[in-house]
Amino acid sequence: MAKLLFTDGKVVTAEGSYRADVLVEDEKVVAVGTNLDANGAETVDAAGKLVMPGFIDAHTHMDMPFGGTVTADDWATGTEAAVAGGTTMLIDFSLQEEGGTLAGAVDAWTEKARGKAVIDYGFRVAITDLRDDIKAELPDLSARGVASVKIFMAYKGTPLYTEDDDLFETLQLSKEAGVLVMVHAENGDVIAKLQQQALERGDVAPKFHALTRPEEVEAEATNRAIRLAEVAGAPILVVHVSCAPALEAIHLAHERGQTVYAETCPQYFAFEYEDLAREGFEGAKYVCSPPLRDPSNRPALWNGLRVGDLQIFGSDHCSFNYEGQKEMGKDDFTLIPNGLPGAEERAMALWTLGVREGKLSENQFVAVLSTNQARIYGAYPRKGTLAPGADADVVLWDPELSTTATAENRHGNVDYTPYEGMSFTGGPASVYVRGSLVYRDGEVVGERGSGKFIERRFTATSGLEVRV
Ligand code: DUC
Ligand code: ZN
Ligand code: ZN
Repeated sequence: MAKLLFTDGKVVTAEGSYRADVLVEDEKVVAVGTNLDANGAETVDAAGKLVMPGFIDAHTHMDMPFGGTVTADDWATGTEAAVAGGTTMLIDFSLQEEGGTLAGAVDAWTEKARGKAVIDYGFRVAITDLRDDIKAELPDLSARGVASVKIFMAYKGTPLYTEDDDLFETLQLSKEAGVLVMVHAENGDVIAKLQQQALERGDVAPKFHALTRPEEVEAEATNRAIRLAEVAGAPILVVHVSCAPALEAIHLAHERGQTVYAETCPQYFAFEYEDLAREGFEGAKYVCSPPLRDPSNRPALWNGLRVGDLQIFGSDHCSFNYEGQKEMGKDDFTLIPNGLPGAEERAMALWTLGVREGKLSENQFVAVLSTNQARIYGAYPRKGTLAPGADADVVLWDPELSTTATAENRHGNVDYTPYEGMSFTGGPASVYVRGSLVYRDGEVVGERGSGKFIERRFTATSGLEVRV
């Protein structure tokens, strides 16, 4: 394995920024400092670049059956899109099949990733059927290095939908088993009722996706999940927080001193409700859940990231083609598969809209994209930092790199991009996974199958101190 010395860059971590070189050997960072002894290492000139720990995207859906179809990106194209955005590790969903086990879900996703992933990865299991044998199986999941599960409070009428009693018991059991519970917090019953009423009125266009999932429906479920976690005495992670009222429930929990982790996503900053109301069926390209909101929510979300009520920024990459997939809902918005691609754009959007606009520091950027993700999801300090002993996952970030997204220049496997025509300033010049070059100057050069499964361990103290 090559020995590399990254020279003359500015190292940017969650803690601070400083001029230093980074020495890498046998897949690991071995030293960070000045006047390091190169001792035969190949030099990588990082002048003008920010040297950051590889980004982690703990919220993706690759090769996943959902909404009557399967996501467009598999583990090859999905991880290639991710590394083109500076991401060196994913934590992806494995779905428990009806009648299936948690181990079965992990095995199935292990096969999907095999021979395809160009970056490292972990799994979380979406529990869809909390039978007695599944309750007993939870500790095995954690022993296998799968330190998180997901519960869906939405999608009533599908196997994903979970009632409060099962959510509550999952929280109780997970606490004992060393597993962190993530929730998709939207009130599934109310959404189903509003959808039925909309369809009865003949309101079938994509914009009704948002109008039947109002902010209050997310805020209510967020508060309910948090309160159930409080009763269970368990930590909880609320994913894809889209609006100020949901964030308020999280903020109040932090004021009470409760351990609540929370994620937001690029789509809630780059797009808005009006995109769903675009001419014709174009709005289908913007259907995701929770839905796109009024931009008046954004100041609260930026503030949440800045002060730490929102500790992580994930993509919720869940890509569907427009042709043949989004089109399934042409006459009924409830049949449009929910999800947007975003793994490639996640960091560039955050830098362009957040760091360049003075809303976040470069260190907060690294925290929400990498370090906090590693800590909360139990991969720290192997991942999420540039310190001796960490995996040599390195992004050379060019703060002035200028790109414009088009469907043609994306690295994923989707026939459109919701970011079409959007320009970004700041992006990865090159990306290394465990010391190997995987991406450079717009091109993925890593080998499919080179990504490794990373075992994670979650303990109540492995996560971050949340803001109080
Ligand atoms: N939301 C989406 O938009 N897609 C995947 C699942 C989810 O919760
Ligand atoms: Zn979700
Ligand atoms: Zn998701």
